[in-house]
Amino acid sequence: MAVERTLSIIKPDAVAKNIIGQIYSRFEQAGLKIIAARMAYLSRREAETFYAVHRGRPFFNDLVEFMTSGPVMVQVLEGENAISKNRELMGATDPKKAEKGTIRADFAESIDANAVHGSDAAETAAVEIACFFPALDVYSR
Ligand code: RTP
Ligand code: MG
Repeated sequence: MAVERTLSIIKPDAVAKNIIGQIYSRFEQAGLKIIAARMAYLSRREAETFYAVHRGRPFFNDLVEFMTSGPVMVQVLEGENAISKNRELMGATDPKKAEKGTIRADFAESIDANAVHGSDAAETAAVEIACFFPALDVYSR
């Protein structure tokens, strides 16, 4: 099994609910290490750049509005199969369709306010990590 890194964002709804610690516990219990972290308050331009792949989709404006509505907590997770493991912990994009026990099923309200982001592939993980963290600020242990 490959040790991977993935970018995770705790979105404004979950930060506002004061559940950063509960979400971190789920990462840790699944064997994912937090090897970089910082809080950020995204500008419109930063959110548009981060989600550029969705530009032109009908939900793009709502997504950018939401991601800039409050502070987010951004972290790099490292571990075996970190990318798919984090996606499993997150659950389906729409919390109504997410499996019980996943972060989105347990904490999210709607497809817009869905608590967390996670990279979906190795290539996007590398690009997304570089968006937020210079290499020297990532501390693999
Ligand atoms: P994320 O990128 O935030 O981890 O979420 P995801 O991979 O599960 O979903 P993705 O398809 O990448 O979509 C990014 C975010 O856009 C919003 N969305 N709304 N109304 C809609 O049909 C719709 N589809 C996507 C969600 O907030 C999703 O997290
Ligand atoms: Mg996505």
